Amino acid sequence: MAATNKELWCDETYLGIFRHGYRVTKLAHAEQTPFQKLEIFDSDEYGRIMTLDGCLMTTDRDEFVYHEMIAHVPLFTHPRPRRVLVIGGGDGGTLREVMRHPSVELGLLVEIDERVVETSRQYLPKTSVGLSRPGVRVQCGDGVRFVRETSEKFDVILIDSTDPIGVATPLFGEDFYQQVHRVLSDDGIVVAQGESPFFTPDLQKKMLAILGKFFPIRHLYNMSNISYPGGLWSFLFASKKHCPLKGLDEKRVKASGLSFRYYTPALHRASFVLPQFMLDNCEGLLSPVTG
Ligand code: SPD
Repeated sequence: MAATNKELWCDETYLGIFRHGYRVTKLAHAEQTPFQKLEIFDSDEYGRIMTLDGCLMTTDRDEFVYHEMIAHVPLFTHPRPRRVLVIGGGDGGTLREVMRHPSVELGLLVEIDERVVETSRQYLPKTSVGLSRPGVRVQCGDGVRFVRETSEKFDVILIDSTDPIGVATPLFGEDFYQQVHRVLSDDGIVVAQGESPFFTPDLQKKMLAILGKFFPIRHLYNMSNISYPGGLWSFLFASKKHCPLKGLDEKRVKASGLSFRYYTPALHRASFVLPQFMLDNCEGLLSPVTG
C-alpha cells in the first residue's frame, strides 16, 4: 500500500513489469498466513478488495465478471453437471455461481489456505455466500494432493487459482492435469484461470500443450474486467467430449431462469473468438471453434 498526498493506494505490480492501482480508504485486514500475505482493503469505488501476495484477487465491484465466466461457460456446456470440484477459489464467488445450477448436487471446494476462506467469510459476504449454499463441501487442503489421492469423480473441475507464483505454481503443471483428467467423468470438462494474453503468452502456450497431452478438445476464452492486469484475461477450457459451442443450448439457459450481470449465451460464444495475436501465439494448440 502506498500513501501519496494523503491518498491511500493499493498497487499491484504484475511480473515486475506492469503496475496498476486502486484508491482505497483503509487497510481493513492484513496477515501473513502459512501460505501467503493476505490483505483486505476498503474503498469507495470498488468496495472491498482482496489481494494475495500483492496480487489482486477480487473486488466487490467487478467480481461478477470473473465468477460468472469461470462457472457458467463450462456448466452450460456440460449437459447435466452434477458434481463440481473447485480448486482454490476460497473467497466463494465461483461456488456461488456453480450452486445456482439446479442440476448441481455437490460443489466441493478444496482451498489450500484456510485463512482465505475465513477472511472472505468475514470481509466479503457478497462473494463468500457461495461457501454456505446447500450442497457445498469446503475442504481446506492441498488441491494437488486432493486430485492425486481422491477416488471421487467430477463432471466439471474449475481451477480458480492465484497467479502462477508461490503456492499456486503446481496448479500450472503437467502432473496436476494428468490427475485432473483421471478424476473427471467420461464427459468431464476442466476450466482454469489462464492469466493475461498480453503479458503471459508463453504460459498460455505451455498450458495448451499440457492440455493437449490429455484432452481432445482445448480452447482459450476471454473476459474483460477492471481488476486483472491489462483488463483482458483468459480461461483455459479442456473437455473430454463436449464442445463449448456445440454444447451450448440457449433454450436451456433461458429455461434456467438465472439472471446474470456479464454472462449471456451470445457472450459465451463470442468469448471463444480470439484476436489474431492469440491465434498466432497458440497456432496448432487450439481445437477449431465450430458450432
Ligand atoms: N491475477 C489474478 C488472477 C486471479 C484469479 N483468481 C481469482 C480468485 C477469485 N475467486
